[in-house]
Amino acid sequence: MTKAPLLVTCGLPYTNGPCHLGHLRTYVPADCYVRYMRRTGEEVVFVSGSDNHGTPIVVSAEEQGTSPRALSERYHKHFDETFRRIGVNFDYFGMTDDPANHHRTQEIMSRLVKNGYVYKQVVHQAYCPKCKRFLPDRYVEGTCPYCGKQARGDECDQGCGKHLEPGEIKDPVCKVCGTKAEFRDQEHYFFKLSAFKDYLLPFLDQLKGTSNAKNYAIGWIKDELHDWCITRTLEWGVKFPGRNDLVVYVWVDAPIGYIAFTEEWAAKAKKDWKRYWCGENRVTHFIGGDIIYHHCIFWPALLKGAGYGEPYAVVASGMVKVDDHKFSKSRGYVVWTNEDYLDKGLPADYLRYYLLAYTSHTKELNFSWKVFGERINNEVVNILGNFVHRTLFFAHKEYGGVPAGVVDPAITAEIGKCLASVDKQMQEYEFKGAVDTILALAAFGNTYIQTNAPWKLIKTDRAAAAQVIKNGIQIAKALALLIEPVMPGKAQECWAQLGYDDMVAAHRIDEAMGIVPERALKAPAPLFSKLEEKQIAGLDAVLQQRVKEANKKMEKTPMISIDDFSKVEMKTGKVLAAEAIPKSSKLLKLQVDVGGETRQIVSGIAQFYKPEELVGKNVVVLTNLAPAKIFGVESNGMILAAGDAASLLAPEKPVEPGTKIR
Ligand code: B3M
Ligand code: ZN
Repeated sequence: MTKAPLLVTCGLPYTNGPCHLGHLRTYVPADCYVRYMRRTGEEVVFVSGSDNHGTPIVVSAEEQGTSPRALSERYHKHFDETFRRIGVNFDYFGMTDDPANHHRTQEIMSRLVKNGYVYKQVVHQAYCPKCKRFLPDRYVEGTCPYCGKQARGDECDQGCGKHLEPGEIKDPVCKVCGTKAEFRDQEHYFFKLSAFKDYLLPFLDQLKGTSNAKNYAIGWIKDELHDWCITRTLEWGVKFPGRNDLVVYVWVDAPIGYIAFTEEWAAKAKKDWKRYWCGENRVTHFIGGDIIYHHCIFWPALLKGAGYGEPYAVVASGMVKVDDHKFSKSRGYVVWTNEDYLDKGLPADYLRYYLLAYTSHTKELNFSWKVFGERINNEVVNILGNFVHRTLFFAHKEYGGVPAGVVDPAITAEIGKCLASVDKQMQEYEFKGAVDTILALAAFGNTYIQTNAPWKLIKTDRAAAAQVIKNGIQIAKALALLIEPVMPGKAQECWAQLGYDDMVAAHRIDEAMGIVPERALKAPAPLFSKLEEKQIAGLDAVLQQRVKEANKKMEKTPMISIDDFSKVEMKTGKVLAAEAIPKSSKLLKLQVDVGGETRQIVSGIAQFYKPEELVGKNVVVLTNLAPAKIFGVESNGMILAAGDAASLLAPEKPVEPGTKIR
């Protein structure tokens, strides 16, 4: 019986921020798995894409004064390039805003409607009376109805982690303007998730992948399954069929993206996408551990309801911590893939090794630069690198390359044992175990060379020493073939040092049993170099500084009393004259009427206002600020402005210059 085709996907990154270690924790193992499976002779298709819809992206775009589409294109390109740099090679990397996904989402929605799994219901939606709009998901913040902690509209992110349905959040406040939101009735569409309980239990029971995904999902299912509100009042997204005023919830069109990207790939590769999604398949989803519910409960139900095949496996990675702290961009506990790592010239392969070898795929990964340095130096450099280099160095020096002869059966047996063990672990998504097994073969090689000491042996028995080296070279070949899914770049270098002039990735893993023929080799260069302590300290310093700055930002401004405030004197003023200050690109010298008195004030607004446009403007002036010399110019007060673009404050209704601000 031929096996169903294998399709591997990765959870889609949102296009509102750059790639970080948390992403890589899922992407690198997925890529490793795909590379390995291909090299056992399997045909594998590997797709992913960027997640462009949903309120986080609309909110980010609004904050940055751009459109959600432009923001998405920017970050889409960023992720696409970053994945290539780290060696994660998708067959297709699409966008959920691609026409293919709009089409597939609407098609699936229409089927769900037709099959009776979607119904209309009125919900109390948060509405901002000031912005005059409904506030979906992250447009609203408030209190979690389950645990009482601060939460955002769709998820209790600071507390119990529960998914929140529209209308559930308590004390809602508009995220955009801070106004207390009210609830208004609005008609929405719901997906009958509750109807799938009987389907989901046996489905989960046979679901492949990691046990964390399956077990969490089985636990949740034993509780009640709530129907999901699957429409939102937004402009940006995939329109609900027949409703121009509603888009589908981002968690509907995002996983459907997996199908759309397969279609886009298939159109180019001239293949049939239906083979992967309809009927028996091996769709394998690699995801972060925080989106198990979506992939093991919601998504299979959606597919089933629409008459598609169900996923074959869900592989969920454990959480990432940084320096023993919860991964958090706002608190500074984050490692950026480009800025903190690749842009510094560090090898992609080192980070890949670390991510795969640190701990089991489902366990928590606690990143620290110190441990990173230690693991690379102690394992990659000292064990793997050392073995390959000493073997090839000796072979080249004494024999000019690979000596003639056959490999000892004991060595072949050891390699065979290693291949079998790596295979079992890769098939079970035990990447750490597989990497450890490969490193154990290198350690075995080191011990073998050390105990047989060919440098001594050669003095008395040149043929016996050649046999030792022949055996060592066979182990090196196995290592190059085996380590490719983990460190593709370094594996290729090792392959070339062994005298092969093609790509190691084009060879099956089991070719490790085939002998390396007698041939001349070039003098080998060491494959790896140690990370210096100073370098590691420098990388760590960047992280510590980021945490410090984040802490400073989070420190709340202290409360002051009305007495403190009364010490501040502010008055309205009118700008009489303004001129540039020579040699300063930022400063302007202003003459300001503050009521019967003209003040000279130096203000850092030259990048935002031309002197001539300021003359005649009404402003607000801090009048009891101690005089100071700025750029050698006397300044007597301060003009108030808001934000990074220094928008000047002015009274809303006309008042005389010199009017006190109270
Ligand atoms: N865009 C990111 C996340 O929640 C989200 C994944 C979608 S996968 C279909 O991790
Ligand atoms: Zn508002």
